[in-house]
Parts: sequence; C-alpha cells; structure tokens
Amino acid sequence: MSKRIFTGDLATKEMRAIAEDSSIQTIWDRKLKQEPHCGFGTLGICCKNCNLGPCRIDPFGEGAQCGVCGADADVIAARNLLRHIAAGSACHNDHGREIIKTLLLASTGKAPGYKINDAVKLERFAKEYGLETSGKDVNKLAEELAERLFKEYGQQSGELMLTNRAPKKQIDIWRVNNLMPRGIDREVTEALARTNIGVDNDYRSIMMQGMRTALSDGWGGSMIATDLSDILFGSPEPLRAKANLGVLKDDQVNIIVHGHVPILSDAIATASVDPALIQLAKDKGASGINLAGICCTALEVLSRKGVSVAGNFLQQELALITGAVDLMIVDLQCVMPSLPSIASCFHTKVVSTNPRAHFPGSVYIEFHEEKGMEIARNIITMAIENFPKRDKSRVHIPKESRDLVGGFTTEYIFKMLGGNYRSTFSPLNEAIISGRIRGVAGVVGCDNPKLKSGETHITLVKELIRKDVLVVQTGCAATACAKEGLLVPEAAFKYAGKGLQEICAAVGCPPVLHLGPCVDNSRILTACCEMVKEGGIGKSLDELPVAGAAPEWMSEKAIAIGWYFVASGAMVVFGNPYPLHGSHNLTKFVTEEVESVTGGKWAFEPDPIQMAKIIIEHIDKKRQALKLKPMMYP
Ligand code: SF4
Ligand code: MSK
Repeated sequence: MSKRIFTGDLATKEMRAIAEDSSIQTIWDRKLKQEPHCGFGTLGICCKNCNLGPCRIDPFGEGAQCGVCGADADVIAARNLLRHIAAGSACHNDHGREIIKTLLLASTGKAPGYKINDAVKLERFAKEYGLETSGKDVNKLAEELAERLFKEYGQQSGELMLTNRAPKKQIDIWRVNNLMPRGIDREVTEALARTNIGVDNDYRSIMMQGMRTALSDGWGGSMIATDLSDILFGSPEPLRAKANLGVLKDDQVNIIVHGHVPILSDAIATASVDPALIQLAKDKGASGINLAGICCTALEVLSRKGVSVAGNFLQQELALITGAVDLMIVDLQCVMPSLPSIASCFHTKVVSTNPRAHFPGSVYIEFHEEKGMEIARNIITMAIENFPKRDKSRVHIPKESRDLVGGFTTEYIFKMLGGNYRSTFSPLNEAIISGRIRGVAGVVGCDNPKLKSGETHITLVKELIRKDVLVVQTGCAATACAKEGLLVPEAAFKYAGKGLQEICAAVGCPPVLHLGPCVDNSRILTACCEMVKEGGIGKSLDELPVAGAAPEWMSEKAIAIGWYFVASGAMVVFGNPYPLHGSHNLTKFVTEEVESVTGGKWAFEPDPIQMAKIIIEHIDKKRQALKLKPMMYP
C-alpha cells in the first residue's frame, strides 16, 4: 500500500487494507499505476479531435506551439473544456429526459408502479410552463406537461422556460451577453459541432457556448429532473438516516442501489419493504432486507425514503469487498467498470439495468417503467436467493456509520424558516443582513483519490461553518461530511461559529444542509433566486454573499455544474485543478475576465483552509458591496 495517508475515513482504510490482503485491486492501486499522469493532459494542451493529430503543445515554448491544423494552446484547451461541459450537461439532461418519459408513462397509465406524488408542485410547475391548470385532471396535466417539456429539449430558438425563475437582472445579463440557452439538446449538439476541427477557433467564443450549454443543464435538464422527481416520487422533507459502510448488516439480505436516476431506485426501495419479499428473505435464513445506496441514487432514496447511504463514489468497490453485499443494482453515471470483476471474487451479483450503460460480467436486466415494480421485485428476489451463497467467513463489515439529516429543499427551507403559516426566506436574509450568518456556500461534487479523500470536504466545511457560513451540500461531498457527523443539528454546537449556532438552535437545523444528489444542485440555484426575491442582499445572483466549491471533483458533470454556476454569477473554487493551465489566456478568462461578463469566476486551490479563505474573502467582498452590517461575532 502507498505509505501516503489516502483518507481519514476509518471504514475506507479498513476495507482497503482487506482489499490488499486479498490482492483485490481498487481505484487507489489503479491510480498509482497511472502516475505520473501525462503532463500534456494535465495542462489540457493535447488534442485528438481529428486524424491530423493527435497533437500537443510544448508548454516550455520550445517545441510545437500549435497543432497540425494551426490550433494553439488556447483553442485546444478551450475545446477540451467545452467538450467536458457538453458531456457533463448531456448526462444531466439525459437524466431529465428519462424522468419526463416516466412522467408521461405514469400519467397515461402505462407505468402502473408510478404516480403523481406531489400534485401541488405539479400544478405550480405546469403554470410556469404556461399550461392551463384549473379544473384539469392531475394525470391529464402531467401528460401535457411531459409533452411540453419534450418540446423544450428539441427547441431550436427562444429561451428555456425555467430561466424565468432567475431575477430580472440575471436574465438581462444572459440576454445582453447572448448567453440564454435556446434548447436543451441544441446547446450540447452545438458545443460538439463547434469543437470539431476548424469550426470555432476563438477561446472566448468557445467558452460562451460553454455557458449556454452549462445553463441548459442547470436551468434546464437538471432543474427539470429535480422538480419532476419531486412531483413523481414526492418532495423530500428532512429525515434521519445513516452513512458509511457500517450500514450493511451481516444478518440481512444486503442490496445496494448505485447510479443516479431515481426511477429504478425508487421502485427497489418500495419493493424492498414488501412483506412477501421480507418473508422470503426470512425463509432463506436472513432476518430481513437491508437496502442501502452508493453515489447519487443513494441520495435520491435517502432524501425521500430515509434509505441509508453505504458510501460515496470511492467506496463502491469497498462495499463489494465486505463480502456482505448480495446484489448491487446499477443504472448509470459514476459506476466503475471494475465492479463485476470485484464481485466475482465473492458471491455478489452485479445487475446492470440501463440500455445506455452496459457492464461486461454483470447480469443485464433491462429496466422498463411499464413493468417497474415487477422488475424491482424480480431483482430483489434474485438478491434473496443469493443470500444463502454468502460465505460468512469472508464477511467483514466495518463498524463505522454516522447519523445524518437529509432531505432539504428550497421549498422546505421556506417552511423551516417561517413555519407552516408564514413560509418565508426572510429569517435567512435577516440573519445575513444582521451579520449572524456571513453568507452561504455550496460545497458539492465528487471524491477523488488524487486527494486525501473526504478530508478536503470535511476541513473546508468545518472552517466555513466556524466562520458563520451556512453550508449547503449535494452529491458525494455531502456523504463525506455526513460520515464525519456534520449533517446533524448537534454539529452546530460542536463546530459552528456563534452566529450560525444561534440560527441553527432557533430553527433546529444542521449547519450543513443536505440538498440531495448532484442533479439537485439546481436547488441551490432556486434557493439563491428566493434569497434575491426576498430582498436586501442583492438584485442578481452575482450580488449575493454566496460562493461554491467542488473540492474533490472528478466527473465532467462537476465541470458542467461549475460552469453553470459561473454563468449564473457565482464564484466556484475547485480543489483539484482543471486541466487548462497550459493555456495562459484561457486560465485568465475563467479565473478573471469572465467576472466582468456574469459576475462569476473559477478559482483553483487544493488546500482546504486556503479554499475557505478564498470563499470567505469573496463573501465579505459581496457583503461590503451591499453595505451590510459587520459580522456580529467576528
Ligand atoms: Fe491536431 Fe488540430 Fe486535429 Fe486537434 S484538430 S488533432 S490540434 S490537427
Ligand atoms: S455521484 S458525479 S461522484 S458527486 Fe453524482 Fe458523486 Fe460526483 Fe458521481
């Protein structure tokens, strides 16, 4: 094992040691074999967009300064970045498309396992799309909405409807700078077309398309996915659950849902409490069925059904190495191709389900919403039947698991702050204006073996709440902090500054609010809109005392998210540098120049304490511009 400390998480350390003893290769071993990573790739100045290449730029200025076609470092790095944004946006947008399809099938009676769970939200959402709602049957309205949304995917001109949620000044910024996304699929397609050899050769123009593309994700596909998931599966409300590998049970059938789209995980969660299946599990010698999740689909069923989180991205292989998982069911995104081979060292079955995502070595059971519950029951039965094959002598479940509170939404924050009869964002704005809370930071994104995994999130978040910054989280970043016990109300008294403590005590909330999976970063956008609407802390998102961070990002989705926040006026700090530093001009554009266009920008800083300093300085600068009172407890 590398002598370097690779994580502070005890469960992860314990399971990696077991993996090594059993000669099972995990992500950390594979990463070591890749080191040193390619210098050209790390700087973002290699290109293989056509067969004149592959080409690379000499960063020392001695060798080639442009590719065979003439593209220089700026163009190459910008095209690479735009392709990442396009791929990340495509993932979220496709996720949204799947949810629309389920809404359509459910509303037309073709997917009997699904129904409208939040009719109030459906009506509100349909009105935003200009649909007539009065006196209309819920299913008819849902059907019309689904068809309207599909049209927005294929729209060729105009503006995405949900951008209307933004403050007027924000909309003006987008319109004046020609940044408005025109259609969801259109922006991703155009991004790919522009990056072909000999199309867009101006790094600034390439990055402007990057903004339109990313906005089509944040204010399009992701926002649609979030809202429709609430409509279909129910709007989350805070609930307690646990996080870390210790949620696995040695006497129960352990099933893990892994991936992103909640359509399948929701059906599995529903079927897992079916008394007939629980009885079948008992007949096979188990004391019950234990459902847990990995990655973002875990956070979908956590926030709606209180299903515990077995781990984040880096723990997916380790979960299998416990020898206690009877079946892992995967859909797509962030699912490592190594899983079937690791599962083959144990009795564990890996079941893949999505026609977009095939995993050689897994059992493939294609998921169809029309038969969602039947398929879910069949898969759970398969897990139960696999339970007796578990080799008890090879089971090793770490003890670690911590309580967390998940399930916060923009709507719930209203209720939490104002009560059932006076829902309002005013106490949050007041707390910021009066200097009890400094501002709000979104700490989101993945976990990454290049860093001391999880620690960057934990150190950053502790430092921010100590300085009275309310933190909101999504994705694997939230799981990392949950495992440290930061997502419970009690954490305020242990870690938060006095001002934030007072607010948490008054409201009864944690100092770190869990807003769900990575697609639910759209909730951060809508919460920011509500802060502006409430008044007193800025007229557009860039004026708010808020900032974002993706300390351990790894996925292209994180880049799309990071860029849609910049396009929406936020400063976002990445802990793990993005490969663009081989282009001085592009680096300058994303870290400085873009601020004069949208008010947002990127920063890069691997040290979490320095990262907190950058965020706090940014928030303080915004507070000064707004002429807010000094902090109450400096
Ligand atoms: Fe080389 Fe230009 Fe082709 Fe890229 S597009 S591989 S820089 S010739
Ligand atoms: S799962 S995108 S590792 S947050 Fe959304 Fe986690 Fe990042 Fe995947």
